[in-house]
Parts: sequence; C-alpha cells; structure tokens
Amino acid sequence: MESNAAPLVGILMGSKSDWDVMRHAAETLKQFGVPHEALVASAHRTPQRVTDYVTSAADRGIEVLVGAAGGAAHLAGVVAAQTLLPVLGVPLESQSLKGLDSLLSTVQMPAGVPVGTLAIGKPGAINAALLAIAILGNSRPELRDKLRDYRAAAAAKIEAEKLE
Ligand code: RP5
Repeated sequence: MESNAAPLVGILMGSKSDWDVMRHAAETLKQFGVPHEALVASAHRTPQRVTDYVTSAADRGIEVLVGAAGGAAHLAGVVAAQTLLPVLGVPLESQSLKGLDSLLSTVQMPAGVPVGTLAIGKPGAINAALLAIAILGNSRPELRDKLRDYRAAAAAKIEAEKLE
C-alpha cells in the first residue's frame, strides 16, 4: 500500500489538546502503511467543519472514521449521524471525571446509529487504529497478513520474557 495514496482512515478530534493521545492512532496506522489523515473538528465549537468533512469523506475514498473527544464527548455520535461509514469512538481522559464522562458519552448511543467505542485514552487510540486496519483487511489480504504478524510479534515478546 502506497503511503502517499489517498487516505483510507480519517481521524477527527475535538481539540488540538487531544493530539498527544490521538497521535498513537496515527502512528499505528503509519506502522501498517495505511494512508490516513487527522484533523481537529469539534462537534460544538466547529460543527460545520465536522459536517463538511464527514459528508465528503466517503466520496474521497475514506473507509473508516475515528472520532475522539473528551468530556461531553458527542463527536463520534455526531460523525456517525452523518455517514454510513463505520465510525470508531475514542473517549479521551477528562480533568474532572478522568474520562468516565467521555466513555459514557461516546458508548451510550441509542439503537440505530452505532459508534464502535474503544477504551479510554492511549489504548483506545491504538485499538481504534487496529480495528480500522481489521476492517480494511477484509478486502486487503496484505493488511490482514500484517495484523497476523503484529499479533505474533506481541505473543513472541511475552513468551521471551523472564521474571528475574
Ligand atoms: C473536547 O473538550 C475535546 O475533545 C477535548 O478533549 C476537551 C478539552 O478541549 P480543550 O479545552 O483542551 O480545547 O471538546
């Protein structure tokens, strides 16, 4: 897969302050050679930007969208409301409630408009990328092979570990 090809995954986050965590999603996609793009687009601060991006995403070749936000984290749900592409949600840690607010806001979608919600913070960012890769891998055997290698490497690392 060419790294300068049109993006297949679009990562949206509610604030630039989210990038420290969401860069792990981008780095994981890069590691697998999956073309992607990331932008700040907030459901409440820049709602039109969200709409413009999401409603043009499929026509531009995007196949999976990731929405990451903290606090009253409605971004992924607002994204999902405006597209038929699969949408993955990453709840980000918040100051006052440590991301429990973000988790519930993202995961508790009423039936009908799903958001596939991952864990809070960095693990969720990495897993959103891996899940996007698994989705793309349905029609791209080379990506599925890379996922298999990734899992095998993780297993080999643990098997090689010694306690003292
Ligand atoms: C949310 O509010 C963002 O996703 C971010 O996690 C949180 C705080 O944003 P900033 O005040 O740091 O811009 O919309």
